[in-house]
Amino acid sequence: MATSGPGATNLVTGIADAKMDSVPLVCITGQVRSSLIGTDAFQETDVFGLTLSLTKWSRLVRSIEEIPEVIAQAFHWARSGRPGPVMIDLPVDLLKATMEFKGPVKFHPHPKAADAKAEVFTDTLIALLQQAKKPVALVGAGAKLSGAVSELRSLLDCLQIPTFATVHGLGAVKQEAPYYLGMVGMHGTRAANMALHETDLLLVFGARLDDRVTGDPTRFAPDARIVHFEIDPSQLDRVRPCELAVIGDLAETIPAFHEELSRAPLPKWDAWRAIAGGQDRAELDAAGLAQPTKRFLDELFRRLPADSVIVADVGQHQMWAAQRYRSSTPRGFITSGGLGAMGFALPAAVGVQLAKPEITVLCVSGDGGFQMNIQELATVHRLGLPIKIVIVDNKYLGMVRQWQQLFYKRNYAETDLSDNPDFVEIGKAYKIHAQPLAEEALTEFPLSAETADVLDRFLKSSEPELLVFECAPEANVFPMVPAGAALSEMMLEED
Ligand SMILES: Cc1ncc(C[n+]2csc(CCOP(=O)(O)OP(=O)(O)O)c2C)c(N)n1
Ligand SMILES: [Mg+2]
Repeated sequence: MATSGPGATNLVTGIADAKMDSVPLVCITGQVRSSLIGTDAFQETDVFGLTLSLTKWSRLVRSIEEIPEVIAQAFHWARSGRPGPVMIDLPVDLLKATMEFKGPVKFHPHPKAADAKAEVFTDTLIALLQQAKKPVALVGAGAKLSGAVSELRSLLDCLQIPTFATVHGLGAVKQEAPYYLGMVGMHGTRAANMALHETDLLLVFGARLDDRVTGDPTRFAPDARIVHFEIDPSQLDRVRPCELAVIGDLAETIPAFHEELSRAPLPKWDAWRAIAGGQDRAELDAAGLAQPTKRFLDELFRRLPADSVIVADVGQHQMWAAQRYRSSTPRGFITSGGLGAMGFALPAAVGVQLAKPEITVLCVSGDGGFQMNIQELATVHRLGLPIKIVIVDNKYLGMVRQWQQLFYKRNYAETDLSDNPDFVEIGKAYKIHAQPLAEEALTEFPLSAETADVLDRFLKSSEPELLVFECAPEANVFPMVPAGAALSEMMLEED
């Protein structure tokens, strides 16, 4: 909910984020009173027009009688199909008006055209699989949003083909599955990216194939036929036309496919799986300036109970966190993926902790992004939310600095944050317990009892906690597919 004018415009980034990442969001904004609309009244903003291209559905309410139906519709559209943001703009006179309440209103949409029928697509799909020499599976957020994780896991167990996940697909596939190659894309594993480059049959489960996953779209999976399981037809054929579109809820299409599969003889792909997951494609041994930070994240993640949620902000720390995420909890990693909006993590962590008071919520932010919504420390304190906040303090807008270093001859324009405020003092000013942790603490093998104790106490505390981790300023995220390169052209480590 936001006030008219500046409050409403402040929602725009959040709405854009929800649109990109399929987050069901009902936004309600106050509007100036009906008779003033269109007069440039104080704090009047056409928030309906402003957010039209970002919302799934929106409505400027014109009469109080509409309100029950509008609210019912809003919640329906936000959650149905591919979830996303909706917007209700409510003039203040309607907020003050009264009417007789006639009981809850239910919204019943018109029935939609039937989704893919099992018998129509499974024959084609099975034929494609039978011809395939190097099939792979790419798992995106849609697999989780449709509640199809267990169906997907049993399908993959049956197929046993090399599988990888997008940032938003992390946790959907069982970590220990022998065919799982980790995260794919710009900062994905070498194994996942090579398999995606070499495949001749790509099964996509609820992912839209954006450029961070495909690399250069003209050289993306050059030999692959694409089979796309997707609920939203507007996501299809963006990189190139798919061979087969399986449109519908994955919770229905995946089991339908799996059932038919049990009757069809499939080739054995053991040799392909061995190449894709082979030693020469394994992650390189740890090296480089980022190692203490990666180890720090490993040590934290390892200590988390299985049902914990990690909320990452945007930048290098986000990619390190995604790379080190090793949990099989499908909804355990939340971040602003599509929009990449710095400042996301702290308010999002507030939302997660409010929704799930009993779990551990670990917020991982950068020193830059943290300062974009730093005021939410006040909310954390006021509501007494026991969020565990980490700032990976490299004293740079690190991800941009990395690009400047690698592709712009170290021209560090406007990325220097060496004059950062003292975050520990800031935490204390908000009455939140805060402490620093030096990088050297993570270079001792084994971890000293003292450092282990700091991490244990931090995570086990029943209060909000802030831990400021000092990260090497010029640490970089590798592997990396440079912008415009193909997935097979990864940079693996620092030169
Ligand atoms: C609101 C916003 N502005 C700019 C960017 C571009 N951007 C992406 S990552 C990044 C640097 C983030 O710095 P920091 O929060 O310190 O994280 P680090 O990369 O250092 O871990 C910037 C500026 C963005 N994603 N969002
Ligand atoms: Mg930084």
